[in-house]
Amino acid sequence: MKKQVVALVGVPTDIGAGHRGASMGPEALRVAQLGEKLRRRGMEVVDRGNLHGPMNPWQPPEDGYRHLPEVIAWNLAVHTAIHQELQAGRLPIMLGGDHCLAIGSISAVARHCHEQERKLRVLWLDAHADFNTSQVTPSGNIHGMPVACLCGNGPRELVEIGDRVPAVTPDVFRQIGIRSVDEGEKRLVRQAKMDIYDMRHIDEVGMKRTMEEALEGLDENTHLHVSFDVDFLDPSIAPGVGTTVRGGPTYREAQLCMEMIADTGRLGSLDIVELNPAYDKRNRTARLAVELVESLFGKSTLMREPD
Ligand code: Z70
Ligand code: MN
Ligand code: MN
Ligand code: MN
Repeated sequence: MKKQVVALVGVPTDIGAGHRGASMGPEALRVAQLGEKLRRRGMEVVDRGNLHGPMNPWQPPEDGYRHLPEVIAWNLAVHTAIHQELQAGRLPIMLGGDHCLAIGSISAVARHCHEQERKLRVLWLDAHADFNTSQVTPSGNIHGMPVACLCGNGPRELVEIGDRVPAVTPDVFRQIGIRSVDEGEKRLVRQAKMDIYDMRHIDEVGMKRTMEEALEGLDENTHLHVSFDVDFLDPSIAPGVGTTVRGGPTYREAQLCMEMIADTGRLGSLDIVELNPAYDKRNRTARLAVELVESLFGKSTLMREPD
């Protein structure tokens, strides 16, 4: 079997967030030895370093959006970089940065899937649905809007990133761990019939059944993208994020989630976003994220170590 090549792409910005500091995420993940740990699992890993883009001007919203020109610039850079890695046959890991950057990465994955005639499934691991629009957003922060933008509901310059509009349809998403949805946003997710496995669902049926449902229907021709917002995790184990929301998955539930994704063998790309070292303690949230990503890439308690 051909050796899997993973490409790390750092995107050091907090341009779409409500707190400063996610711009330090890529380096924290490197300090936590993300690349080395994946290499130890038998993967070839290339680190592309960091993309560049505008500074965070820390301005109030204009017409419902904060920093729209800067968000556009960063996402265009992400789209180009991630598409290039996919076309070269590599598995990109986008090291965020805040979650607005998923507009660039997932539009690139969608374009790649169109070109390769592959189906797409996106697992959105998050406390939030990120389905706001300029009309209903309580904050103007664009990290609360990437799913809406990808589905065609957003400013033209963001909606048009990629090869078609909309880049994806709501049915490609499975949202897991959701526990904070704004009032106007609730109406929108209901209208779009977003497939949401919220914390109540996980409490009622368990993580195992939840993941079986979210992964149902994948086949050999499906590209699986995981968009991992670190605030998915319970804040007791993952304090290093801008917005903590209590009642998230435990360490064991998160491990099972990652292991079940690994078992599908379909993982084609990954975002790790919203890690905020300014709120962390001794880089523990970064180290936990790396540990979970190891599980996502097939590390399990009893499996044979790679030769
Ligand atoms: C809220 C908003 C948000 C983090 C996404 C929060 C959005 N729904 N926060 N990810 N950390 O402002 O749109
Ligand atoms: Mn591919
Ligand atoms: Mn998010
Ligand atoms: Mn979130």
